[in-house]
Amino acid sequence: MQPTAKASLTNALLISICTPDFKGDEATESLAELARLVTTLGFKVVGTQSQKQSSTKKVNVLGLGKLAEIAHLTGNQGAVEGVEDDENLAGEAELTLNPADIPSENLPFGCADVVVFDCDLSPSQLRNVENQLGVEVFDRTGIIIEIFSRHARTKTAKLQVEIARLNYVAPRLRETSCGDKERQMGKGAGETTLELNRRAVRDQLAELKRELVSVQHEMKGRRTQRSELFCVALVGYTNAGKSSMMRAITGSDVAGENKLFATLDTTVRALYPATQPRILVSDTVGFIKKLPHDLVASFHSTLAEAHDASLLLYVVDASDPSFRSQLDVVHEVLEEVGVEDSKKLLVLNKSDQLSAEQQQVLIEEFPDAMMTSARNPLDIAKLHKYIVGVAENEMIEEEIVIPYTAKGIIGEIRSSMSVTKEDYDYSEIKLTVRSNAIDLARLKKRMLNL
Ligand SMILES: Nc1nc2c(ncn2[C@@H]2O[C@H](COP(=O)(O)OP(=O)(O)OP(=O)(O)O)[C@@H](O)[C@H]2O)c(=O)[nH]1
Ligand SMILES: [Mg+2]
Repeated sequence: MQPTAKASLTNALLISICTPDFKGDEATESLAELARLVTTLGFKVVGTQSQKQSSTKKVNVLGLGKLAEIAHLTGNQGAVEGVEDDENLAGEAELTLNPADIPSENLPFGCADVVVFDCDLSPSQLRNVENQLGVEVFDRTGIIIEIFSRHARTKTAKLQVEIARLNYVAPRLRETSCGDKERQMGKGAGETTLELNRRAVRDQLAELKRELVSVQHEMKGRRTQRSELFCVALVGYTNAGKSSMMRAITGSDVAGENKLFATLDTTVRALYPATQPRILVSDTVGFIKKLPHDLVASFHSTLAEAHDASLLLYVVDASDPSFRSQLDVVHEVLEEVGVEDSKKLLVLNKSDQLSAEQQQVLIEEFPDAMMTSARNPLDIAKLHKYIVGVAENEMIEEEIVIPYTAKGIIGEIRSSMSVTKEDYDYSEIKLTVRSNAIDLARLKKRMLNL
């Protein structure tokens, strides 16, 4: 599944397995999200199908009847064979129609080039279903990893995603004999995964991890240099509008796109209009439900920015009816990667998509939140003011006495601190400055040595 022109023509059929733990609105919303993920990869969704099962662990995942129905849609006539799991024989499997489902009889024979399951499949399940359907089969994790592979830009993100991808592919390498599959699950540098034997994968993983440690070391150095500044991190679900907000409050050109996981790298910019001292804002990777565990782990370092932030802005797409459960996911993942809850603000974004009544309901439900639209300059100014206010609260004010002989230092103070009062005497200048404790301590130490 390389990003070729052909990929844009791939027709995908999506399958949802409803289990006692995963059904109703949750399953419907998840399927809609899978459709967006698959579309982000350049596939066209031709239909969705759902089936009730007691679990997703069955050998063929679906009942044989349903498999045969789907095999018709993939053009694999009469290929389905095998024995039903006992539970299916007992009639437990049942076709359900989600609101989004198109009944399979309304879909033409052979309309699907790939089949995507909205759950995780074991390597052997993947192989079984692939054999029965005669087309490529993906699970949710495979799709997410593929998107991450395509969107990673910086060296760190590429390394992290490649490690997660190899971890995902390695067990599938052992169990499958289908060469195309590995080729499609992504690329190594100039070589397909198929060409790698298990040892080679292990070696490659070890090498990538070594490289990652060294890159992370460099990043840590850069973060330490910034550690005296007040840092704000934008965190949230994918497509909530973090990058758009970042662009608006920093006046920068950080890309925001209407696709899932547009941002995989952390970007740091200064708040604009600029403050003294500067306030830094970082944009981070977005989250999604059922984010593969490996990917969560791999984003530890990317999220280190959030870890070091003095203020976390939890951006949600308030126009998405499922934003509450999306917010839960964000809390869970941040907890998992150990981001402590520093001061935080819930930003109910995309308010331009809500009616005045809907906004009012949300304000009552979340009285401490800020309602914004990244497209409304007034909202951006309000958020800017809020951030500056929080940063200023963290600052302390001190009077610094500077002899005329050390006048040069005044320029430095003005460029890095906020000067609130100035008194000129015969022999000295008294400046009242506001800044963070570390910068002030450093300045006073320098003054002693003058
Ligand atoms: N109507 C409306 N659309 C918005 C708003 N903010 C962002 N968007 C759109 O929402 C889509 C996603 O925005 P991004 O800023 O890329 O979202 P993100 O949170 O950075 O997404 P990831 O990088 O995937 O995690 C884009 O099409 C934006 O134009 C808003 O306030 N109102
Ligand atoms: Mg983004």
